[in-house]
Amino acid sequence: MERPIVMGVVNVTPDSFSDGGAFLDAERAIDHARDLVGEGADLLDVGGESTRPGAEAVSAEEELRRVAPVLEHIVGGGAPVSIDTSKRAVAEAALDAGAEIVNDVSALRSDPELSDLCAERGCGVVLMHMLGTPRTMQEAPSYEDVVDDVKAFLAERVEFAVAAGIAAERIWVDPGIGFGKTVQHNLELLRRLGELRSLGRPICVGSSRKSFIGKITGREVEDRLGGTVASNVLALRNGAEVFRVHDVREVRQGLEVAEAILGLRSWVEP
Ligand code: HH2
Repeated sequence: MERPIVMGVVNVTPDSFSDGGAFLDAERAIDHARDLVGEGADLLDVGGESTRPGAEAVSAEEELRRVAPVLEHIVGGGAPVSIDTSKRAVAEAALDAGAEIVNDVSALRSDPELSDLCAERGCGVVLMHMLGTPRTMQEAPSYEDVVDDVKAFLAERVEFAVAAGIAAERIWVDPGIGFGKTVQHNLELLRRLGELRSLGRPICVGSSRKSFIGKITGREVEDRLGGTVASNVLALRNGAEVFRVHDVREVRQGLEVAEAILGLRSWVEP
């Protein structure tokens, strides 16, 4: 990839952990999506179901009712769209509406029919690690070695996806920051992120405003921008290529400066 891909989060939910309810109204979500493109988002990730710890699952009908009007207006609006769902029916309607990527936090484990759809459509697929389900994942998560375990899981899910007919080049992998992890697990994953590079697929990271930042700094969810920028910059240094964030403008700026310092992009004195 030529430059870091910033994926702007568009949550059309009443209960997302950081912006639940803020963009439930379709018009506000559409305006928000347009703002994120203006701020430099390369990709918009639209979701209609919260996966925060303890969240209740919603039906495919409800999820679609939330995201369909938003998709209709933002597809073709300057940034490709990914649909954050684990359900075939939602993914199918989103792809029909012009979405190009399916971002599945269950890594194709929730809906046995989702992998076939992704194979047939030739869309991009994000495979994320999660221990358990959103309802249970923060109940004493434990690993032998968190990085080795996440890596083995992602390797198995890539193999599964490829066996289902999804082209390997279309797959991104994601360690699932905050999904069945203690603060130490999240820190270790971010510190040793480079070990996931041997999977041979671009690494996507979603640390934006997450609770490990709150636990380290004592800051509430609306006050975690500094920690979000820091964690994304270090994820860049450690090999991430896709950054799923709420604060596109600030993270884009942080990544641009970090790239210049790290020599990842040439910068010519004006
Ligand atoms: N995190 C969330 C949702 N989807 N997808 C990927 N690939 N990686 C992530 O880390 C990830 C994700 C959770 O964040 P958010 O959408 O802001 O909250 P909620 O699930 O409460 O809607």
